[in-house]
Amino acid sequence: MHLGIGAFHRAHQAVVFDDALNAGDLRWGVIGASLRSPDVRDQLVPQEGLYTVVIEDGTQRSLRIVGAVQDVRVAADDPASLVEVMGSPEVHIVTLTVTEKGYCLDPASGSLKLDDPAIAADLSDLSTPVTAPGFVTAALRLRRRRGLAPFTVISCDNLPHNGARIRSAVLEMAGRIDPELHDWIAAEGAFPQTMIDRIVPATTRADIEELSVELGVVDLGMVKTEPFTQWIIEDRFAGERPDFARFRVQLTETVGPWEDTKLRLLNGAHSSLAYLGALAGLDYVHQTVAVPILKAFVERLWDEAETTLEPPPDLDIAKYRAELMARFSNAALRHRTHQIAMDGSQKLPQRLLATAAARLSAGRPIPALALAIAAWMRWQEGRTEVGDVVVVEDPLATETARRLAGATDDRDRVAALLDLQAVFPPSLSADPRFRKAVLQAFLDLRSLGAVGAAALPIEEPA
Ligand code: CS2
Repeated sequence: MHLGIGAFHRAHQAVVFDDALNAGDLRWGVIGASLRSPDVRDQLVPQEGLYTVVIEDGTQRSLRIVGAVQDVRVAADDPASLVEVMGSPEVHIVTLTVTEKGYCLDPASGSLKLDDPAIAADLSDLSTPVTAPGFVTAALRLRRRRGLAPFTVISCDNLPHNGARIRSAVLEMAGRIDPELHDWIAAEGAFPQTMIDRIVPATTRADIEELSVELGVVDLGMVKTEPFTQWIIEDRFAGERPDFARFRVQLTETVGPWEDTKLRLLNGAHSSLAYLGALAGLDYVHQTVAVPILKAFVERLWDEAETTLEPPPDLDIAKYRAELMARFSNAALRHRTHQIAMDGSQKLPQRLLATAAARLSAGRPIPALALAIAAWMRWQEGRTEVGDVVVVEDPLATETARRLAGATDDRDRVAALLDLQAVFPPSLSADPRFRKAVLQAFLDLRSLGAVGAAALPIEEPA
């Protein structure tokens, strides 16, 4: 069972289950669900769940048909029947890609937002859940009533400690509804942490048209991606699973070192390039790293981030960085800066703020990180440097706009955003070194623009 069947799931986890089927392990298949939107169901159900994965390496493309998806449902259409399916003995694993905000957690602290109306609705009536943690909790409750083992829950979102976060969200919810359910999930449930990696830009109409010329049929469910794919899962399952190791999935005791490395290097650079690039009027990631100053900026950001990591022992960081840069340069992917810029309030803490906090606690400066954070702040203003108006797509957009509107000058604007505790942990926003570096970067962005500010020489603190 997969919750949040967007392009990423179709190009990543579903491919692994398809590998299992191709290898003759016919026990597996995916029932996908979107929480609200009918789009993926309407694309895939008429195609009997079949879709093409287009793999682009920058010079060549290859196609693969994936047949693992058996059915797609829209959770909001009939929540109770989705819970019923999740409660069936045939479901062994529930994977999720519901994006950071789909967990209804406070981004800075990671705790369940009890004041969120959707969470409040689930807490008052779990028979028709609304949220992802609500569906998981309701389905586990049903399994317990039926005397079934829990399924294994695998959060495949770029959240820090994703397994621990979904576990604590579910336990918090269960504890408020039924303490015995809480204890059962705490004892029997499995929420292994995972690291997932594959760049999967949103499919565009042009992609579908191009493929239809090649295939002679229109595939509305297609996804496009890069050759690279990585999935590491902690080896803690509540029940059955495919022989993952046969299908290039790494099982490990602890994912932690991988997770920080990926979030701080790949995703940290992605978000930085998204804000700087989009402010400068660049539409795609490959265009941003084609600007020598921005490419050099990413290297500086990685120099800063690298000092905060305890990478996995078998990982060669220099090689990893070189591979990341090559992946970002893949022009065939046409990965939009605006897509990555979305939901920044939910992404900043794990991608850039934790890194900055670690640097500062080691007494090290943060010029590149501060510029990236300031670029997020500039983006909240809703206008690029070339004067284009942009819609800030973020659950906290109204709040950031309100704070910016109430400020009188740039110093005030930066202060107003730094005081947003949902994003900036108080210990970080209270640090004068952090405030100073972010303010300076914001002023540089204002006067020099994204590329100009990124070109400034690094000033070592006195
Ligand atoms: C991106 C990620 O949209 C974003 O925020 O940074 O989706 C990124 O492409 C993946 O994490 C790559 O594994």
